[in-house]
This record gives sequence, C-alpha cells and structure tokens, in this order.
Amino acid sequence: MWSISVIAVCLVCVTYAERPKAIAVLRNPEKGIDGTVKFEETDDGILVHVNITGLTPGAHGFHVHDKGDVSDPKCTSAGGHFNPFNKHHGAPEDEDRHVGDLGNIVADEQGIATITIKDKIIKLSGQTCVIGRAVVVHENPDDLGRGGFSDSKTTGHAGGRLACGVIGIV
Ligand SMILES: *[C@@H]1O[C@H](CO)[C@@H](O)[C@H](O)[C@H]1NC(C)=O
Ligand SMILES: [Cu+2]
Repeated sequence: MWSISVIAVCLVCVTYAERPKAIAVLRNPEKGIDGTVKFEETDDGILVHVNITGLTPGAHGFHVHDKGDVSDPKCTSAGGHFNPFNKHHGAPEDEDRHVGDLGNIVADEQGIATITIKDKIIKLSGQTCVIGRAVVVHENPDDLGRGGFSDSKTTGHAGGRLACGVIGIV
C-alpha cells in the first residue's frame, strides 16, 4: 500500500510572472462589519494590510482558515485554522503554530482596526500559499495558545466568527 501524502496547492500562484498580490473582502452586514485584508509579498515576508471597520473595540483573533468556503454567514464553512503541518495553535512568532495563526488585530474606540502585520510563514505560492483560503475575524481575543482553556491549543479560545472573506488573486 502507498499513498500520496503531499498534494500540490495553489499551482495558479506560481504561474505569475510578477509577485502576486491578494485580497480578502470581509463583510457582515448584520454586524456592520466591512473591510479588506490585502496581502503583499516582499523579500522579508508577506505584508498583511488590514483595514476593517464595525468591530467592537479591543483585540480580535485573526487567522487564515483552511477553506475558502464562506457560504455560511457564521463562517463555519471556512473550517479550522489553515494547518498543513498538523501543529498546535500558537502565536505568530512561535515555531509551533498553525500556518494560519496571525494572532490578533486590535480595533480602536471607533471599532476600526487598521494594522499591517508582517508574517514569514504564510506565502502567496507553494505549500503554505493562502490564496483560495479564508480570512476570519473572531469575536474575542486569541490567547495565542497560552490561555489554559480546553481550546487554547486549537483555536486560541477566540470565540465566534464575526466575518470572513476568501483570499483572491489581485
Ligand atoms: C480604511 O477603509 C475606510 C473605509 O473604506 C477608508 O475610508 C479608509 O481610508 C481606509 N484606511 C486605510 C488606512 O486604508
Ligand atoms: Cu480563526
């Protein structure tokens, strides 16, 4: 018996002559959430430019989830965190983290989160390519695996999903 355990993903990404860019649009009309997450490749990693309005002030878990299926308004169809190497949930700077673990975004008093995250694990091509998957913003802060809750090491205890958007090629 044998099996193919490595499946090539995001082949479309490597056909681009120039550095690819990507965008996810996050919209939850019921909660008044609206925004964009833009991905840009640099020599030093991927820059993730976040601009989301309509959040409650404070920290919100922020991840790339496995599936680009946002058909469920509650975003459950996006699956769990993008975790191709079967690791524990962690902080962005941890060795033991899901590829999709981007930590938290923090909304100001007006409910606006404008932040640029730099990440060296997610990519716009190859095995950790995030194109075609989904960005999810959570109700609560991500405890980065350190909270000691039963779900800290899987979801960061970040609670429900407020909004999600498919990461598409620009
Ligand atoms: C964020 O989005 C809002 C609404 O579209 C826009 O008015 C604002 O200029 C954006 N801010 C940044 C820093 O891109
Ligand atoms: Cu998440």
